[in-house]
Amino acid sequence: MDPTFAIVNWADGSLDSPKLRSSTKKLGQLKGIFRDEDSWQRMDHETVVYRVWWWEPVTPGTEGGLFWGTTEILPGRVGQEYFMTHGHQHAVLDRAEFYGTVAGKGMLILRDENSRNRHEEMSPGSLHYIAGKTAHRVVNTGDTPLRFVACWPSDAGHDYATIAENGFGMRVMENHGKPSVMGDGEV
Ligand code: PAN
Ligand code: ZN
Repeated sequence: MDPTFAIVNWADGSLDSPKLRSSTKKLGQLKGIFRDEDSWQRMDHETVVYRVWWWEPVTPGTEGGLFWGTTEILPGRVGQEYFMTHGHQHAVLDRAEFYGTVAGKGMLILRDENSRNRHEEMSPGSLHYIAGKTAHRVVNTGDTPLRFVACWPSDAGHDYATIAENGFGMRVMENHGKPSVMGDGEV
């Protein structure tokens, strides 16, 4: 039987489990995500933007189960736009999720099924309920790594294509040294 516990270091969100899975996203894998394509092109595509470690206590697709993960987004920018996750909605659209911030400073960008945007500031201790049918992306607006934990249903899956096509309708850019949330087309 799979192990039914893992160890979380609550100070930094790091996870220790015999069945830990992980993935690393480098700049080169995030083509088309950032607005300033020229700056993206000029940067080192081997630069790590974020990492995810997660624990699947049940097989993916199992109805009624849960997964747990930690994401670390490194500080950085492409042009004026801060490093961020790809962003997705769940393949089983109505599946919800919790995000909890452990370290750093960021912004959670949300887009619901009616294309309405919302954003929530992330700082250590902030807990975010991401309702079903809501696309979600996290932006690191600070100058240190942003770390957050997440818990999501084991049958949720990830749909990256829909949001890649439609966009989030909202971006977080540095403006006079401060994060500023703006509409997709806004300069
Ligand atoms: C998170 C995300 C993680 C990375 O675990 O998968 O933060 O973001 P992307 O999946 O958008 O690259 C989650 O929301 N799981 O459902
Ligand atoms: Zn998710």
